[in-house]
Amino acid sequence: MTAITDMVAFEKDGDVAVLKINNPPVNALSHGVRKGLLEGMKMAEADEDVKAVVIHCEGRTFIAGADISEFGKPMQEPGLKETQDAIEDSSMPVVAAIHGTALGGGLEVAMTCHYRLGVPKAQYGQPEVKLGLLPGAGGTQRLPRITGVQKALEMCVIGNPIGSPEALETGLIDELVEDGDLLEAAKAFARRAVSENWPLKKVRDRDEKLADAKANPSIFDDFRRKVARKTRGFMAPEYNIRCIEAAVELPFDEGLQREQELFVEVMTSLQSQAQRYYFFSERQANKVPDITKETPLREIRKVGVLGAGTMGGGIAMNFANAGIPVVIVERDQEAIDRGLGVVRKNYERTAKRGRISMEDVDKRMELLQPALDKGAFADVDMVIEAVFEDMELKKSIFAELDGICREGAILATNTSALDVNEIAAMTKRPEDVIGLHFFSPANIMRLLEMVRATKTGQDVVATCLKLSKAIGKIPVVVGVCPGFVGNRMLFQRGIEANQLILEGASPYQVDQVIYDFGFPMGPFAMSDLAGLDIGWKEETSSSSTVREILCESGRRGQKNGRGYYVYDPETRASAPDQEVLDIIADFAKSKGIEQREVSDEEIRDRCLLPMVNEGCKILEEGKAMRASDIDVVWVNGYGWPVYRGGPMFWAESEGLGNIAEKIKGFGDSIGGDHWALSPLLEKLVADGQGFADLEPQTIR
Ligand code: 3H9
Repeated sequence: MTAITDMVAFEKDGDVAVLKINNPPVNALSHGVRKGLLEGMKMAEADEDVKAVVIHCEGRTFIAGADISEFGKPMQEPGLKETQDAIEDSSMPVVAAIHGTALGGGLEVAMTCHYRLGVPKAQYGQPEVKLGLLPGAGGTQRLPRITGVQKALEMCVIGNPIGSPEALETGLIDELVEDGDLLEAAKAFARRAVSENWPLKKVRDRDEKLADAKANPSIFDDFRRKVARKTRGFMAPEYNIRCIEAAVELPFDEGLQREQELFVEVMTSLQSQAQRYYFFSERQANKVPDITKETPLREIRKVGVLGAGTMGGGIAMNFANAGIPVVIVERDQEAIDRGLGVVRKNYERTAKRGRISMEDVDKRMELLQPALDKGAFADVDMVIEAVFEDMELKKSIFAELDGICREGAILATNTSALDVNEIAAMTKRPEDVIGLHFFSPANIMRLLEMVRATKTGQDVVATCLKLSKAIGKIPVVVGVCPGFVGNRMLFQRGIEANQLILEGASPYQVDQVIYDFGFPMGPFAMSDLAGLDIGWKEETSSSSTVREILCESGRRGQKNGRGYYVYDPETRASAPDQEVLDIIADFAKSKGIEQREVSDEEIRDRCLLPMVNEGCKILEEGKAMRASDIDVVWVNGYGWPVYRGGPMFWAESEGLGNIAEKIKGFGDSIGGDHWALSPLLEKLVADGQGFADLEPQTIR
């Protein structure tokens, strides 16, 4: 075996050369891989004994794409195209041996090989769109030539991978090979290609799969319409479609040229920068400065959930999905039956959509053991309390759990805002207590705010981080403060949104501005969805806010068809309501507020800037480890558009100096604590620094 670079080796087995890639963790196409493959192809061509080449990867995966960390830096030669040309134009068969994931540039390299083999579990995809990009190494031109235009559109514009069975069916791979002997099978395949004189199949020369789309160009507009809702606001999906259109309309080389031009545009766009930043931010959130591989872990074999309501049921599903048994405790039989009934219905709906089998439904339900007494938690390794938000109730529950649970069990609360230190103080083991704030619906939403209280043990944090990966969540470690990161910042937006409607903006205008920014809905539509009467009591209601008055007049939100909006009973479509505008106008008058026209820009600034300011305060108080963690919370838990990176990324892209100036301006004209400029933000601006200059901090 000869090392060509530190990432690629050349190995000869008789008449077959193997180019072995070893660039952990995902064999990305870093400079050393591109150079190694190019040199390796030259070595194979120059060696008289070599009759075929196999490209194979060490470790857990085939090439998973271009090295994203190299983007935005000067490109080191050779580029990927030169390497691909050497493969495609080779005088001997080149075979890609695929395991793990062939993604992005990885699949594009494989498509320049003359043949491709994959193991049953391998996956193939062009996920560039999720990074705000498009396949920039011929993927948009070669993929439709293999799979046909419709499939290529789905793969490039949605970005989800396909598995080996579908890859075989569409011709993306030529043969399926059993796990374990991929390399040997690939060599044998290559020898067969040589001995039987198979043609050197070049995807670029194949046009037959484009014929349908050539005859029926409306396929592109049909597809645009189909994905319009999902892709609203994003730039890259449309660019991917245009490239595939070019594959159909132009000769191969011109199509490639078009792809290159459009790739440069998306690559340099702010959207792609935001999406790439977000990709790394999500992975970084897992890293906690004082937790290392050596931090001990606790074993979690069985979990307890207290409460079988919407939250408790959803939380329990996460564990059952991962094969972890759950003891679920409720006050009475009726509540537990109702809760488990909802869970079963959820699973059955998933089964109807074909995502799991009915057998899976039964298996998962069997993992949920109902009980009516907290004593059933005696042997669990972790309890998650999911009762309603009432401090006294939670405190008494934790005092009780302290007496029931075994030594070393983790005691978690699903509070979304309360003081976890105060709850932990009710036990004799505050080191075992942590907040695990799941978002609703808890079986679907991926964000998990992990609230590290002052005394929470490092091993408890480490165990919960590992566990969250097992149940498919994206954990963000945050500190104890009212509302933690997400709700604390949401609250600031709420103050201004409510003030704006008194000053003359309608709830519909505010919602539209927030929707146009890229959120799935604005604050008033969100209130209607959640229910206007959450936390509202008729007995104590005193017409002191618009929301109270709406509740008093029987408007409860979507659930009774009337809230800030009115809802069509059939279609659930929402429409503005003059009655609501009158209520607001009367209320404003009673407060002596003169209504005026409010610009969209003012609405945007007044809703979003206090969030950024609060994010900075959260950082300076040490309640988040890094600014990017705040962005992960907002993108994943609250629908902040990922193409704007998150509130902190967005603030930097607008210029922290500008943001600080505007906050000061509103502070002078409006006043209030939430407009008091964060000293951290002020200092960053004065020092000409950004959030990336701040060291990650340990939350205490
Ligand atoms: C592209 O190919 C453009 C071309 O069309 C055109 C070129 C001209 N680069 O996700 P994990 C790191 S665009 C650099 O936790 P998993 C990641 O940051 C690319 N680093 O593992 C993490 O680092 P750390 C198209 C990368 O097993 C570590 O690897 N390809 C890259 O859960 C482990 O990652 C994609 O979009 C990369 N490309 O999932 C695929 N990928 O340990 C992106 C990963 O320091 N990658 N890292 O935190 C993925 O989807 C997942 O990583 C994968 C593995 C499914 C491969």
